[in-house]
Amino acid sequence: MPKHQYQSSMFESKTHVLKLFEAELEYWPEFYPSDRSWALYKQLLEQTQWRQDRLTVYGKQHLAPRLSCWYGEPWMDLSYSNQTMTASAFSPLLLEIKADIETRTGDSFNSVLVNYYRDGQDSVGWHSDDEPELGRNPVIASLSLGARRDFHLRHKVEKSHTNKMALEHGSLLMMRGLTQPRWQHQIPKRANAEGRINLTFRTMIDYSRCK
Ligand SMILES: O=C(O)CCC(=O)C(=O)O
Ligand SMILES: [Mn+2]
Repeated sequence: MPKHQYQSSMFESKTHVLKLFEAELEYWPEFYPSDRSWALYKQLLEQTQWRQDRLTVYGKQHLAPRLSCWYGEPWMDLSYSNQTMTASAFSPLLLEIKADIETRTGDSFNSVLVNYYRDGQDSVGWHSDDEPELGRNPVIASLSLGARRDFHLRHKVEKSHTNKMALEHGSLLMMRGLTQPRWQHQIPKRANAEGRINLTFRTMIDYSRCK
């Protein structure tokens, strides 16, 4: 079976391919059913050792407008915005979610960034997940639990190319191909929103082993 042909026999959820210039996006509105998604949300909220990172933007330090935790293997430091996060070990629950995503997408992952948006004032600004450790065309699986939030995309060069969509409770957004090298994304602040947890599964490359 080709790598990107989903193994859907065990699951009913349908996927939508988003046709965007120089991007490969696939959206599964109900990757997990609602009750399972709420159970995962509650367990992750309780089990995660949340931390609020300090970001440096235009030379000024401030606290990230969200809580996070980074999971992977010990060598996988995640560096962004002048700071480094050391990886925690995967919990059994995260391994279970990772296995569900791997089975149904045919991709494999070795790390996950878990973000908690406490309310509508929490957000993530424009960025691409294009660190060298993620390789040339990173494949990222983004699972959303809790409040529905808007997700914006904009092309880095062709400014007329933009896209707005909502990421719903229990949904999975697959980002592949040129999506990271050519596009940026953000979760903007909103006046009213309940809590939301997002997990982005990634594959980090250990360049020290490639000598
Ligand atoms: O919360 C989201 O949907 C996106 C999070 C994100 O872009 C990231 O953690 O890199
Ligand atoms: Mn991102």
